[in-house]
Amino acid sequence: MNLFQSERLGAGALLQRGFASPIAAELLADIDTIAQAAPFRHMVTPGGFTMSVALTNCGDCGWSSDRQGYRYRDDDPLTGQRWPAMPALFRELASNAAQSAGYAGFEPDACLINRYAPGARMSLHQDRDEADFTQPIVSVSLGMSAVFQFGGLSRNSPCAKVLLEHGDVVIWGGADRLRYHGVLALKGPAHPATGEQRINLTFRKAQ
Ligand code: MD6
Ligand code: FE
Repeated sequence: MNLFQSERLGAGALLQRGFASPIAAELLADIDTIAQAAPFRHMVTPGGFTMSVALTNCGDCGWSSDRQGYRYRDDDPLTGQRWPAMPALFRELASNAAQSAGYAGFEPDACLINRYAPGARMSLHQDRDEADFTQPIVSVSLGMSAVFQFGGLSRNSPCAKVLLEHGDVVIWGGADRLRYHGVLALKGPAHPATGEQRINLTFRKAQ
């Protein structure tokens, strides 16, 4: 039996409402600990723009951007240290969520942690810096709600808009793995768990 409200977003994509709610407080505490070792920072895109979203990572490798491009790296360019280890709770959440959507055996090696303040947004993009597109991505939303745009396989395909709320988890892979997606500028009420912030975790098998 599935206790969560699910919404199918595509043949390979599922939204599990509230899937992370029971452990949200522990996730946020772990994120604070990670951010003490690997602080949130605003990276520069290859095009020279500073991202409005602040990010950090945990896991064996972490996503990063600079003028040279996007890539996964084993060390944090800000500190020169390895990224903090991925907590077991994170790995289990990602693996359980993937399993619930039909992706058995998902073992993420990277967790990108995005932090949105009011006004921050993520323009339409594809996630294509990972080695193996047969592996899904698991995305966990915490704190303030945001409007997620879920497009098609080309940048100008029409976008569905989905409100992602505290505790929601999106799992996508298969035919949907390379769909364009983005997040509209954050606005609306603060959330009791995070204040005026939204945190998004994306779990990937990057290498
Ligand atoms: C966000 N998420 O929700 C940004 N990418 O803040 C993403 O860019 C994303 O949610 C790949 C898969 C799931 C995602
Ligand atoms: Fe993405």
